[in-house]
Amino acid sequence: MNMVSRNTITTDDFRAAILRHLTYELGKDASHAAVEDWRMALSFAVRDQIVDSWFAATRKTYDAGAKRVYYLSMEFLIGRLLKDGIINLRLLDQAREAMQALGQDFDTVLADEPDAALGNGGLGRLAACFLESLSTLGCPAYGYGIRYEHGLFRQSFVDGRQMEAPETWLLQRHPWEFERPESRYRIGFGGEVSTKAGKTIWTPADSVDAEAYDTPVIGWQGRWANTLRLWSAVASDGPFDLDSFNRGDFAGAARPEALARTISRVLYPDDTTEQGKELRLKQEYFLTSAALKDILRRFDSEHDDIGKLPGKVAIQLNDTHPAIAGPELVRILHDERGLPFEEAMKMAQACLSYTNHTLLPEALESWPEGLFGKLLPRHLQIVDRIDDAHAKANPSRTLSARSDHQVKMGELSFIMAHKVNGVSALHTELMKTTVFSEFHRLHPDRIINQTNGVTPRRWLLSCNPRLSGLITDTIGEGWVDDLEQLKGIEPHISDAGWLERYAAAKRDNKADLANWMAKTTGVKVDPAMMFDVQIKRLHEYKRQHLNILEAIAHWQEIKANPSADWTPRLKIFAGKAAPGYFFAKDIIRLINDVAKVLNADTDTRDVLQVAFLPNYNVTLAERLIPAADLSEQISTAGKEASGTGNMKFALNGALTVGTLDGANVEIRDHVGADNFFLFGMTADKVEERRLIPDHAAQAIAADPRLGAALKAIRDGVFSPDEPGRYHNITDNLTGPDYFLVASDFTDYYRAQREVDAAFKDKTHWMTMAALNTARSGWFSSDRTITDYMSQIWDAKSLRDS
Ligand code: GPW
Repeated sequence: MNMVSRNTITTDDFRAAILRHLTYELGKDASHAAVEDWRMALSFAVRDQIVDSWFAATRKTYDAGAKRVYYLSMEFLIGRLLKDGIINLRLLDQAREAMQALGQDFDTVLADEPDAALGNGGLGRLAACFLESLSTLGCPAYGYGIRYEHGLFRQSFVDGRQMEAPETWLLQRHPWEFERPESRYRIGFGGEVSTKAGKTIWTPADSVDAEAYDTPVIGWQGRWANTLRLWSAVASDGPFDLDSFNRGDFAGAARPEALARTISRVLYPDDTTEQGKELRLKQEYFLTSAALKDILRRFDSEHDDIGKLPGKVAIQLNDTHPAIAGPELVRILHDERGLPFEEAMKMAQACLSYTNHTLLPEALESWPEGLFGKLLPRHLQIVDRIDDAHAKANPSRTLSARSDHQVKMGELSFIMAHKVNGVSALHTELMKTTVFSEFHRLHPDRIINQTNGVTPRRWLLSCNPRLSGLITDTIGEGWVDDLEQLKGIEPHISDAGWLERYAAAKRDNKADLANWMAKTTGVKVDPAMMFDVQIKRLHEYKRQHLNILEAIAHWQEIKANPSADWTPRLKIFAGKAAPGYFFAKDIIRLINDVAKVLNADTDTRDVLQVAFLPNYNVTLAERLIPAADLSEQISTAGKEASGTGNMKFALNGALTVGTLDGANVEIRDHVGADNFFLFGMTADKVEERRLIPDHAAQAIAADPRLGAALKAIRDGVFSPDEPGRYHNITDNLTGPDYFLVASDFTDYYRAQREVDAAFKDKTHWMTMAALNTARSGWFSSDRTITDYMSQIWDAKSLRDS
């Protein structure tokens, strides 16, 4: 139908490859194979196609002696990989046809793949988009992370409450990875530091080994592939203790292995809050030390002059989680390789750069020096020397990575990086005036902005075939790796026939979602309603409670006048709360309780419904975003560093209702103020407002709708069996209300009514939606990565060489 180009492999050859894998790799007869077997066979057949370009890319990099980028991250939220590979290799037609010829339903096979949920939210998903763009752009790069046995927990609801169950993505074989038993490094912890003949020697007390697993990351059209290398922890002294075993102590024999494996057992489920747990610091050092050892081994295999390191190695720290890379690299260069301390420090700085993803004080990592020094005694000494060296070079200031008997990872990262970047224009400016203001005065060229982006392959081409088909029919497929070409659809928007096709894609996506919701959750919804979507981690600063308060107030208004001409709306929520974040879990329960009441109300349910979908993950996002009419980006201004979901929605033609926060500011600049529903206080106003001691009470007194909505919650309208259930929430919102829900409510309510009015004029709405698509090209992660390459890494593309 459209002009999407194809891979040259024939369907017959591809079908034969699938069958070969099924038979000889999996040992299954086609007549006895289960969906899982077919998925594995298909995955292996796709993987075959990736491996050739993977090798070619590695060879090119070696031959050119090129600089490599190393992206160190505790999270890579990659989601499913099968369709991603099929799309980037342009094998969609062949794969579908081959599976059909084999008597299998292609979509069922795709849906069998578990999500690799090796991340919490935006930070981890950004890392995944960046890897894909690095491959698409042909920049030699490695992602380094941890191969968590259990990714982010599975969420379900019991009586509206969040339940957590372990996530088990590795129960089945993971067909995308290659185990690399030969790439194994010893990682030490604890122990003593001594000096011998002027040399400092760290003798760790314990160790675990890091074993590598490689997953190829294929770029668009299979022209380049990089590696995601994930580390798994195993016991240094072999899988079991033979002495204990021989004594008959079988549990004791298995203990060292079990202990070692805890390090890569589970992803910490906290998003933008630090827990300061010893195991977390162990994980951070485990990842970082293994990565640096691997980087230096690769460097040594090609070069014999360590002075060349900064010219060959760029290391990006994804937030402070791998910040121990600073002292670890200095330790290797100074203690192990004999460079003078200052020189080692300078060289490390030239290699390292640091991305800050938040200004929230509760997210800024710091470690008690006791804990830090017990686990990493030599690194604590090095941090102190780094601090001294920095103070000596900058005598007029007293900036330090060490205070209050803590090691401050943000300050440490700033000192050890040659570039420090924020993730949106607003966030970067706030970094300069708040957390890093003094550092910024001292090093005015260090902080730069790199506004986040998202990969258009996954977040448009793959997840929204109807819209991407229309775009390709209209302007060809060049947009897929040059997203600014979307501007080319703008002249067509005024063509009624074209706009109807755009509207039809959205309509059909919504119908698909409605069918899926009916099938999986039993919730029946009318796809003609406005689909209003807020999907992201639960956090007070993201203000899901503002959204549900507005729903309550609107419900009360409808009830008072049920026959008026209301705009039918379905509010969809999804997102997980950290298991220990009780306030956020209360918000989930409140939303579920409100949904129960509203969805049962025959006076109002034709025009207002609420659904909280369980277990939000990448796959659910791919389903929801193409079907959204309205994107909720309603954080308290100054709190959301960037957001990336906001970009995915705009690209897929959802209009944003949002504050001037994070990248919302830039989205509005790009799509045009007329095509964006703005509300709320600016970051400056937020700070001013907080100085008013009774700001919440004042806001409530000024808006009877808000007072009534809060009263309904407090009176137990949504929890009749337990009226006091949400007093925590109402007490907060009528009292301290740090995130200014009450103060922004009135303007939010106004903006939502503006949204209602706009949705009634279908042509105008779809015009605005299409303009959002046309003007979102700048938010491609290809643009972001191109800028990192030139402004931070000094790295070059080798794709076309
Ligand atoms: F706290 N972000 C996240 F800054 O998803 F480390 N998890 C985190 O732990 C942190 C940040 C951290 C998010 C930001 O909240 C979001 O605004 C941003 O778009 C995303 O990182 C990617 O930069």
